Amino acid sequence: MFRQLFDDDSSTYTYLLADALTREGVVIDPVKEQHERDLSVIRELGINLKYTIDTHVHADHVTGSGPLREVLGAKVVTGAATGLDCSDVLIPDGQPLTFGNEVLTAIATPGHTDGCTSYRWRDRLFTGDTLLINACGRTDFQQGDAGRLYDSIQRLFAHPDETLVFPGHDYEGRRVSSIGQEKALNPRLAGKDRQAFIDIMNGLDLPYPRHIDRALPANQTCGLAV
Ligand SMILES: N[C@@H](CCC(=O)N[C@@H](CS)C(=O)NCC(=O)O)C(=O)O
Ligand SMILES: [Fe+2]
Repeated sequence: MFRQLFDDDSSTYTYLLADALTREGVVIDPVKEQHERDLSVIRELGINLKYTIDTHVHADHVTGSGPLREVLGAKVVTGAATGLDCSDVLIPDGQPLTFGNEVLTAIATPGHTDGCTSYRWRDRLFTGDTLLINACGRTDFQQGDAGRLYDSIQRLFAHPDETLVFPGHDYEGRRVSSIGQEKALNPRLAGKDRQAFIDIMNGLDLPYPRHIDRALPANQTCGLAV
C-alpha cells in the first residue's frame, strides 16, 4: 500500500507505506499541521503504524512524528547523525526497517543537514531533501555542506536508472522522478563535476525559510513542544 500526501503550506510530501497483508506500515515525513488528515488516512486504510520516520531535522515545518507516536504508539526514527534525544531509533547507514513482510533500508545521505537519511523501498527511493526533482536541498544552514551533498547524491545515483525518486518537497507540483531522469536533467548535477556543484550551491542566495525559528526548536523534541 502506498500514498503520497502533500502539505500546501510547506510543499512537503508525506509518504505512507504499508504491507497489504499484515497492515503494518510506516509514515515518512509527516507534518504536524496535517496530523488529523494523517490519522484519518491511516485509520481508513486500517494501518497499524509501526514507525514514523523523519528524513532529517526539518527547517521549514514542524514534524508530525511526535504527535503520531503519542496517539498510535509508533516509534520515531531519525538518522543516527541527528543524535535527537526524542528519537526512538537513531538509524545508521544500511540498517533495514521491517513492517510486515516489507523492508525499508536506510541510506545515510548527509549534506543538506548532517543527519539526512534517504530510504529505499522496492523500486523507489525516498530522498528527503538530498535529491529534489531538478534541484536539491540547500546547504547554507544546519551543518549544510555542498561537497558532502554531492557525494551523497552520487550514492543515490548508483541505483538503477529506473529507480523512482520520491522527494521531500516540490515547489512546482512535480510528484515523482527517477534516477535516470535526475542524472540526465537535474540542472545542478547533469554534466557538473563536484566543484561545479559546490559553486552552484554556494551561489544560490536563497531567502531565509519562513518557519525556521519555530521549526528547529520544535523538531528537537520531534514536534511535541512548539
Ligand atoms: N520558501 C520556503 C523555502 C524553504 C526552504 O528553504 N526549504 C529547504 C528545504 S528544508 C530547501 O532546501 N529548499 C530548496 C529550495 O528552495 O530550492 C520557506 O520559506 O519555507
Ligand atoms: Fe529540509
